[in-house]
Parts: sequence; C-alpha cells; structure tokens
Amino acid sequence: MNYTELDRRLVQVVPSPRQFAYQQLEFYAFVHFTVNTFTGREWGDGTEDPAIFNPEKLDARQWARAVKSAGMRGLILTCKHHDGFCLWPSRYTEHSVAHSPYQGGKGDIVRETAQACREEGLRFGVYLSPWDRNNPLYGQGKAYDDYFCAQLEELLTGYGDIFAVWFDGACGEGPNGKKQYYDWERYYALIRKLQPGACINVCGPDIRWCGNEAGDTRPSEWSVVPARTRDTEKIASLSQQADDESFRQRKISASDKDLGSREALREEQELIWYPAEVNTSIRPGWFYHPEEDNQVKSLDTLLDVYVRSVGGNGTFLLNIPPTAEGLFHENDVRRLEELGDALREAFRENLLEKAALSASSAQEGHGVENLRQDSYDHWFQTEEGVTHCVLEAAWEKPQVFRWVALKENVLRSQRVERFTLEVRQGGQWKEAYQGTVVGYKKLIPLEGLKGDGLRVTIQDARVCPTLAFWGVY
Ligand code: FUL
Repeated sequence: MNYTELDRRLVQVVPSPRQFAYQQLEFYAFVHFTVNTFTGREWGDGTEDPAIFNPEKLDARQWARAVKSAGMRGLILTCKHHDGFCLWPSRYTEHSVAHSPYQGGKGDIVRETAQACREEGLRFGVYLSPWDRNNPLYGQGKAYDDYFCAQLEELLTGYGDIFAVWFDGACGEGPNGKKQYYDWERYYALIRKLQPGACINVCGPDIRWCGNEAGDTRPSEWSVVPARTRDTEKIASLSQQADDESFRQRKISASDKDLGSREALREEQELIWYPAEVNTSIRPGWFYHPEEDNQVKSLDTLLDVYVRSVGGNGTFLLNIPPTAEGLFHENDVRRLEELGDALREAFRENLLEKAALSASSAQEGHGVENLRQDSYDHWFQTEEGVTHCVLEAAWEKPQVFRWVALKENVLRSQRVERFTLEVRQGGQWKEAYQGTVVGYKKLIPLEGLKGDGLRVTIQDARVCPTLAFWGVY
C-alpha cells in the first residue's frame, strides 16, 4: 500500500529531546502556595501585606515525600502567582518572603522545595505568573519585561536543574490599571539559554494545555497538531499579536475537540509536536481552604483522570495545596499514598512475560519480541507499506485481565489511527475495546475479563505502525 502525501507529512513531526524526556515523567505535582493561602482567596490582588505570610511548620520534605508516594516524578511550585508575592527573596522586589515573618525574613521556599525534590529524586519546575498585580512596572512594556526576565534569571540560575517553566494564560490589568504586552520570544530565549532542557508549558512552545482544569480529556489526543495551536493561550492572555485581527482569526481553541485528525490537519501549513498536559487540583481550589478539607478528590476520580491522561497520550499535573502551616493536609497525604498504592498494584505484574507472541507483519529487526521491554532501543514495526496488522498474545492457561498498556515509539511520531482489542474465551474472539490513537501510552481497562488470548488489530495507521511496548496486567 502506498502512503498518502498527507500521512507522510504528518509522521515527519516528532518530539524534541526535551519533550520526549518530559513525557516520560508522566505524572507530577503542582504546588500552589502564596498569600492566598492566608487570605482564603484564589486570586490575590497584589495589595496583600507580606506580614500575613508565615507558614510556621513548613516542611518541603513532607511535600516531596507525599508526591513521591503517589508515583509522581516531579513538582512544579508557584514561585510567584498573580498577586506578585515571591516565595524566594527576589532582589528586584520587596513583595516577597524576605519581607515576611517566615524564618525572620531569611527563608527561601523555592530553595527548600528544590532541595527536597532533589533529595527525593523528583524533578523540580517553576511556575512564574507573567500577570503581576503588585509590581508597579506592570503595563509599562520593556520595563516590566526586564523585571520579569530578571526574576526568571534568578529562578533559572539559583536552584539547580529545572524541568519545566509553566506560564499561565490568566491575565488582566496590573496595579495601575494597565495591561502588559509580554515579550514572549525574549522570555523563551532566556529560558533556552539558561535551562536548555526545560520545557515551557501552556503559554510556551513545548507542552500544550489540554483546554480545561477539571481533568477532562479528549477521546483522541494527538501530539501532532497545527503550529497555530501554540498561540492559543498567548492570545487568551495579552500580546501585541493578540490585537492583530488576522492573527486572532487564526485562533484555535485549546478545548477544540479535534486538534489532530487527518481531516483537521489536511489544510494546515505548519505542524508541530505539542503534547497535551492535563492539569487539575486534588481539591476544588488551586489554593488551600480549610472548608474544602472534605472535598479531596476520591481515589476513583484520581485513578480515572490518571488513566485518561497518562493513559491517553497526555501527562498529568496534579495540584496539592499546602495549608497555612506549610504542610500538605493529612487527607491529601493519605489520598496520594492510596493513589500510589493502587497504581503500583495495578501494574505490578506484566502477564505478557509468560505469553507467546505473534504478529501478522514485522520488519526485519523489529519483531514482536521487542514488545516485551518498555524501552525505545528496540521496538516493533510492520513491514514498509503495511498499515493493518494483527498482534496476538497467547497463554497456556486462562488469565484474568485488568489492564492493557500500549505504547508507540513516539520518536517515530504518532502513527496508529484505529485499533481493536479482543479477548479469546473458549476458543472465541470477543471484542473488548475499540480505540483510536495510542501515542505515548494507551491504558485500556478490562475489568477482570478472563481469557487465554489477547489480540490487538491495528486497523489503520498513517504509515507502517510502531509499538514500543505491550503490557498486560
Ligand atoms: C489558572 C490560574 O488563574 C489559577 O489560579 C491557577 O494557577 C491555574 C493553574 O491556572 O490560569
């Protein structure tokens, strides 16, 4: 079979090394902490007195340990939220921990968190809100960009390796009622120079906001999308370009249902690799409010979001807000532990290890045995020109199936368009699942189905499909 020109073009789009490394983190934490934690608000207005900020029992190690217990691999801290208050003693403002009672003004919560992460083997990332409702320079163009870049430089040079710089799309006026046109390209250049391995998220070129904060996901999440998707959040916030009508007309909404099907991409001039990140909070708010202590998301809800995000070709950024004492609340800590236990238990034993494998087509050196190892050095690939293929796993005795995991070798782009999964029961094949994309990882719940065989049929792919891994649990 000959590939179409469109399909050939689509699979040329692959992740950058930093995007590839990022996706493999899969699941990591957000920590929202600022003066709001003491005022009970979600958005501070920048007039808060630093004197209110005093988390007397703050222990970043407690955060890091709890995050790790859930199976997360990194942590992104709100170093400065929209209120402009800095969790580190920035040299460029008085609106920071240095002017708070916390540790007598000698504290640095960014440092404590970065260190705790390193000790626990977690990656550390920074959230720095471009929107600053405190700084008088906000709205003055270059003067504020200078301030913002100086702060970025403090964060990106003083705290070791940074894996993510998270730029929020939320934006409004500053203290003088003026809006600010951000010099995004300047910010990006600075980040690339100081932390070349870091991904820039949301209002940035590397990681795409999934389009909602509720933990919802798309049934078919593609990582190859129109280049103009990258501008979505920048338009939502403020930039010179946002006032340009023709630029606005090219707008794609971050929550559009279909960002990457063949139909959606057919007419697109420029395509990019831009994987989705699902961000939501373990509680209703991003910041801690004691009245929400009994509204911590249930284990089932969190597992469900995990399966749809990490197991739906996305990553999962879960927020846990510390209390005014500076600790994660015990209800949140318990839930994180339960989540980690459930995930460890679910994926403990890969039944594929004991199965016999076969494939209807395989390229020389890319045989079906390569599916046993979760790695990118060896992968399965059908023969050139073959976009339909049947993969079978057979066991001597019936097994109980709870989960199937499939991973494409995304270094070769996303190729699978449609597949089915069948279970063999008493010699009969029964369809258990119909899917579309696989991408980085697809997790399929089988809820205890019994059988002695599993069959994955890739029904359509952009070009000869690859699979890096097949797990059965
Ligand atoms: C939003 C912000 O306005 C919220 O406060 C929070 O930080 C969330 C992650 O992003 O845009």
